[in-house]
Amino acid sequence: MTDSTVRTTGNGGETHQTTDADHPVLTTNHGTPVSDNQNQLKAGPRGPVLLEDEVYREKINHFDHERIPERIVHARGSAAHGYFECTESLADITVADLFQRKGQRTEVFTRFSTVAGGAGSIDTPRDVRGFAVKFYTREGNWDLVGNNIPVFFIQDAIKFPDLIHAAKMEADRGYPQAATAHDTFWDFISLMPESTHMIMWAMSDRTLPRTFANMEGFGVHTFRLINQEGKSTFVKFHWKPKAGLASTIWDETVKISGADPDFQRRDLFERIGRGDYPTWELGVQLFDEAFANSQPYDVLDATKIIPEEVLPVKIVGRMVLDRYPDNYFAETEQAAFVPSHVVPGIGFSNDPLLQGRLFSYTDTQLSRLGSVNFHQLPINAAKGRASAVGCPFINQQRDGHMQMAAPKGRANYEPNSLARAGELGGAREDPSKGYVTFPSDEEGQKRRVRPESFADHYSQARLFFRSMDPAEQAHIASALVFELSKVSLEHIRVAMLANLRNVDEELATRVADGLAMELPPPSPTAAPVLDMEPSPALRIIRGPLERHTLEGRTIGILIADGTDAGELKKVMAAVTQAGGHSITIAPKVGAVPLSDGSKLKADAQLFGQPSVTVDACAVILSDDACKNLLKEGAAVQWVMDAFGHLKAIGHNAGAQPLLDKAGVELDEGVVDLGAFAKAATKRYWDREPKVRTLA
Ligand code: HDD
Repeated sequence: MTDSTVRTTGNGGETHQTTDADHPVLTTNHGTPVSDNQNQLKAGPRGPVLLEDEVYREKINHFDHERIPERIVHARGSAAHGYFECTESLADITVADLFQRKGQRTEVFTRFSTVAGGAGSIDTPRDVRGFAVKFYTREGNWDLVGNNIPVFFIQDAIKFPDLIHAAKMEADRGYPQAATAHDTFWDFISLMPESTHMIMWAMSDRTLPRTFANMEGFGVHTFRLINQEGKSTFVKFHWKPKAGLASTIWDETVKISGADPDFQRRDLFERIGRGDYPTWELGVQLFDEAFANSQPYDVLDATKIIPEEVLPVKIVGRMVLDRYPDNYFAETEQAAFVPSHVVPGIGFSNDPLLQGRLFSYTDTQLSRLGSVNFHQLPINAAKGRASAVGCPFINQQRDGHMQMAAPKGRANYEPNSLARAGELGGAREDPSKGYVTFPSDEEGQKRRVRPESFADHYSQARLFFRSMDPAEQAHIASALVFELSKVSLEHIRVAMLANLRNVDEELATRVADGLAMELPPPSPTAAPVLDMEPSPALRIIRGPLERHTLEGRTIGILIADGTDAGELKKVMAAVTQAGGHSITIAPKVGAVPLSDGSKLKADAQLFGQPSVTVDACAVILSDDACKNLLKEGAAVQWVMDAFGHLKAIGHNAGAQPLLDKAGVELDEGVVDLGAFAKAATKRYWDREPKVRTLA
């Protein structure tokens, strides 16, 4: 090959130059160098193409098979690599390697997801978020496959296919995509009172997280930790976000979906790129049988929480996500999370939802990834132990579709005595180090039953609603009105109102008013509904994890021709100093002439970066530019939305006419530029009743 080659492209003989020294030689998948990647092999320049063209056939053949079945749920996901660091040893409670020593680090891969939508759906529907963590411990992989909500819709895994069928797009019409606001979902929910607690969470701001970094995560079920003496302690896992809890407002969420369907994936990518690594603390609620028996609910019921006020969360570690995957498909798509994958020191409780999950996930990987060897894909492979055969697992399992390893020797069975003859003998079990199932006492008749202790479906739904801030209660009521307004079958709405009466009379009345419907009699309850002590720890707004800060937040600064360079510089410096990240947004991005004669390349264009995409807004305009922008709907909407979404607005005098046109009224959050960085640290919930009617 020469150093520089002229290549002929397909379009009419146009040529382009490349230097071969810059690139390795392109090959087929079986390694043959390719001489021409632009043209099929033809019989004559205008003749038919030839079947013998392996270069073309292989390329198209591979392309035709590039997709694998998407996940039946949680198809839309984004992930990152990072590490878990033990900050408090749990050595007395569990032998799990990752919890032994303070400071010990374990690699993780964490995937966040929505539940209902397909892989290409939006990042921001109203939906539960998956929060799945794969810990590559030295004793094997542990998958903690949780959600951003600590309870679930159903108590028994046999109802999972029904729940998901009802939630996903309707079978005949193929819509709605990624939305629960439709007949079949609410039909199922109205007939499954056990879902009521989860529905309170699903209709709350929890299902509208601002970013992945602003979500809590939960293992949901009760698990076991098992120590050296074989003693079991029950545990519930909690992830607490360092960036604090933050959600969007429904109107904002809807607009984000249009402005940037990849909003949360982009945020994760950019956040990690900036070095603003998403971080969570791992907390545990530890308890024994006696505590479990003292509670007015069953800890094996996944529709129940243990309020933090009753049993505090003890922080034992932190997770930092500091590396975005190199390749979306190889890592994020092929990652297989399997709740039955635990390591010594971690075990299961009898929660029937958890028990059902222990079957489902391996099963689904077989159809999704197509092989019993899915554990050999680099993202799924254990990293803990290097074995004699050079892989982190060693056993006598062999062969199968897409076997990547070539285990040496004849010892594909156990026991064998080949080592005595100097041959490879393979691995053996180790009762002292191997996984031991907790030997719990079990007895009873084989029957398909729900325990009596699972019968109370409303007390914790009530607990949740009554624990909320008034602003959050209004959001829940409004979300119910919105969703039920999209239900076309009247009897389903009536059934839901009847269920809501068991949660809280005021909530039911507000929703009925919002629907302009009469309240039906309450639905029958299988157990008395208790007035449990409210749990303020469940709040986002004015709750313990609401953070007033610029750290991890993005500030949008609207500028245009003639913007005062000094004012702009000061605002940007103040935001940076407070730990925030600012972007300049202008009608034209290439070069914005500033007041001092300099030209600034704006980060984003006005139409492409509506104010819903940022956390707080500054508007710095010259008198002339402001006059022009009064005629630009996108600019007026930019400010109007910032106000309507309860964000801080900092502005100079020149921007006042735009604020007036956008209907901005003076309040605590509308400030001059000097006060902006401080004001931008929070949302102004008290403004909400002025800008929208809520149920
Ligand atoms: Fe599930 C995926 C979380 C109940 C069956 N589930 C999946 C994922 C998360 C959860 C986060 C995506 C993992 C990833 O990022 O790849 N699922 C939960 C939680 C549940 C739950 C927190 C209740 C507490 N799931 C549940 C039940 C069943 C399943 C009861 C079936 C009996 N889930 C699946 C699945 C998926 C899945 C069909 C789809 C793709 C996959 O497993 O790998 O097997």
